[in-house]
Parts: sequence; C-alpha cells; structure tokens
Amino acid sequence: MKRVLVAVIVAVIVVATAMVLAPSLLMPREVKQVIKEVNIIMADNSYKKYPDQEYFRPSEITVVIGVNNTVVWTNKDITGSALHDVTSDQDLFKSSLLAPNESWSYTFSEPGEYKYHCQPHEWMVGKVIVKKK
Ligand SMILES: [Cu+2]
Repeated sequence: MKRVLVAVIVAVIVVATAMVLAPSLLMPREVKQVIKEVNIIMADNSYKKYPDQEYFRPSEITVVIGVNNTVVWTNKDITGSALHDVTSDQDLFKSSLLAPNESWSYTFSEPGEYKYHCQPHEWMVGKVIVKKK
C-alpha cells in the first residue's frame, strides 16, 4: 500500500514537472537573425536637382563582410518615373538602368570605400563603406 502511494506521488511529480517544462521544450529555439542585405532607395523625384537633397537614401552606409554586405538599390522615383542606375566611381560595378520599383544588388567582398553615382543624374551620389567582420 505504501509502495503504491509513493508510486502515485512520484507519478504526479513527474507529470507536473513535464507540464511545466513542456511549453519551453516545445517552443522553437531563438533563431539568430541573419541580416544579409541592406537597402538603399533612389528617392522620389531624384531626377531633379534640389539643394541638400539625399537622392540615394541613405547616401552613406557601412556594411560588414559576412553580415550585411549585399546592398540592394531600389528605384523609388515613382512620381518622377525616371530611370536611374548605380555606377561605381572607380568602374568596379554598374547596374543597368532601373525603372521605378526595379532593384539591383551588389555584394561587396573587399573592405574599402566605394563611391558611386547615377550616370544620368550626376548629382545623385552615394558611398558604401565596407568593413571586415
Ligand atoms: Cu538617376
């Protein structure tokens, strides 16, 4: 009789513990977020030159190799409906002309400072700073 009582108590403890622990065991492990891309937009009406305008937004960005070294440019010059491109000042990369809402990406693999502009609109300038991890 005593044995049965002990067995019941042990069973109750085991079940209670399992009920307490089960939710945390069933929950997915925290997923480490992997950021690979950063986004730059070509601002609306960038085809027109304004004083103090940031045409590429952000016009300067710092990325880290292996973390977020793929940069995606998207033409958001919707009102202006203009074509823009991404042209390296040092001839290291060049996109085609992007229509509104089109994107182009480039993955930087060497540390450095990369200035670029939009070929049809020379006032549109930007810089990507690439750092080692
Ligand atoms: Cu442009």
